[in-house]
Parts: sequence; C-alpha cells; structure tokens
Amino acid sequence: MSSTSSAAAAASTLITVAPTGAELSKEDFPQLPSTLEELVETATACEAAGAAMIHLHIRDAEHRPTLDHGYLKAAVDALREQTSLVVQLSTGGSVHDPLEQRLTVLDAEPDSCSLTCGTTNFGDDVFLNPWGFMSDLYVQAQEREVVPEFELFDLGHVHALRRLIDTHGLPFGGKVHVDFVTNVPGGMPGSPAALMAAVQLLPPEVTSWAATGIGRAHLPVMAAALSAGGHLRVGMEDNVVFARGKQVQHNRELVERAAHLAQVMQRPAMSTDDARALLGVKDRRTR
Ligand code: KMH
Ligand code: ZN
Repeated sequence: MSSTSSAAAAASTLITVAPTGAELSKEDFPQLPSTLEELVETATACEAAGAAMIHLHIRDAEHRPTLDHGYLKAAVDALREQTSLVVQLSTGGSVHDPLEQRLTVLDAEPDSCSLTCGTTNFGDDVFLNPWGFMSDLYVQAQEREVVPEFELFDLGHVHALRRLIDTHGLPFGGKVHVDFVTNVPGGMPGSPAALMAAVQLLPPEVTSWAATGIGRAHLPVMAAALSAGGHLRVGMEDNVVFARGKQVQHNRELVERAAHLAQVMQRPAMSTDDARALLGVKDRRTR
C-alpha cells in the first residue's frame, strides 16, 4: 500500500456491519435481522452508531437465504433510500448457491459486492470460488461500475488477488479494498500474527484493508486491525457472542463497541461520505 493512502486510511476507521449472513437460522437467533423491515431498522441504528457500509445477505419470507432478484433489489433500494450507508451485496451467498446465480447479484445494482478470492473449506462445507467465477465476477463488476470488496480467507487468496489485478486491471473506481475474513474453520487463523503475515503480502495496488475475526477471534482481530491501520467489519454474520455468557441482541451493540475502540485508538468511525471516497463507489443515490 502506498504511504499516502495508508496515512489517509489511518486517520479514521471504516466500520462495516454484516448483520445477517447466510448461516444462522432465525429459529435459533430470533434477533437476527431477516425481514426487510428488520434490515432497515438495523441499518439505520448501525449507521447512527458509526457504521458506514453494510454487507448484506438477504433472506426470503421463510427467513432462508435467497439470491432472488426481487428480494435483493428491494433491499438495495430500501437501504439506499433510508440510509447513507454504502450498500454491499454478498456474492458469496450460502455454500449451497450455484455459481451462475451468484453472478446475478450484480443485477440489483449495489454500490459494492463481495468477491472472495478462492475456494475455501468452510466448516464441514466447501465455499466454492474457482478462478473462472472470480474472473467473471471481477469483469462484470467492472462493466457495471460496482466496486468489489475482496474477501480474503487465506494467504493464497492474497496471491489470487494479485492474479486478478494483473489479468484484468484495476476494479471500477480505481481503489482496491480487501477484507480479511479470519478464523473460518478451513481458512487462516484469527490471530494477529496470521493477519499481519497476510497484510505484509498485499499487492501495492491495495488502497485499504479491513479485517474480521469469526467467533472468538472477533476482539483480538479487531484490536490487531485497529493497531495496524486496518478497518473493521463486525456483525452477527461473524460473531453472536458479545461477551462471555452474553449473546448479541442487536448488531448495533457490535458497531457501538467497534466505534468506541476506534475512538480510543484515535481513529474514529469514518463518515459515509469518506467511506464512499475511500472505496471509490459510484454515487447511485437519488435523494
Ligand atoms: N456465506 C459464506 C459461504 C460473502 O459474503 O461473500 C460466504 C460469505 C462470503 O459470507
Ligand atoms: Zn457474507
């Protein structure tokens, strides 16, 4: 990363909230936002608490993960209308979603989309991201002026990002933002040492990086990222335990804690306008 962009990134902290994910069931976690109304309420509260971007997985009327265009478009439109958050749609979906359908996520015209840079074991499942899929998604995101966030679950994914940039040039907007998703069973550990090893190997084109730690790695990875100039992702997709014996009741609690820690570290939560500039997203807002 260039010294200029790392200085800018170090001044404030982009906090992304990933409120829902595709793995938890509404039955087990009734507080998981799964309806459009709950998503909008969550997004509004999380923006007020310091989030500047939302990473969205959408659920259907039975609270099951869906990539149905109608649901995705309704969520993008509602969040764009009712918040200033950068709206990022997951193209990872659930481990059961077919690759072709994951590409159709871009039809909902999000500001940003996730793009995972390689296949990874995902607990007992496999999260499939073959080169052809990554490559198609990268090019389609360029064509549709959607900014990808590169999800890196492993050191090999850092190398695959290098190959994407070499093959296809820079993403739309010219910025390269990555998010290390650590501590997935099958991916890189959620330790400061592993995170720093991966950060060291980032291609120079990378303009900003964030990190999240799944489950128990949530706080250590947050602290490590903050201390090293990185940005943060929090949310129930990644972690449902607020503290020992205390379940997260609302995503806002995780955003509030991240914003507090960022403030203590003299890198306060970034505004949504600054996040848009950092990520190079196209302004699709109508209001
Ligand atoms: N749900 C995981 C299989 C992404 O959003 O792009 C994939 C995931 C990554 O959550
Ligand atoms: Zn996700």
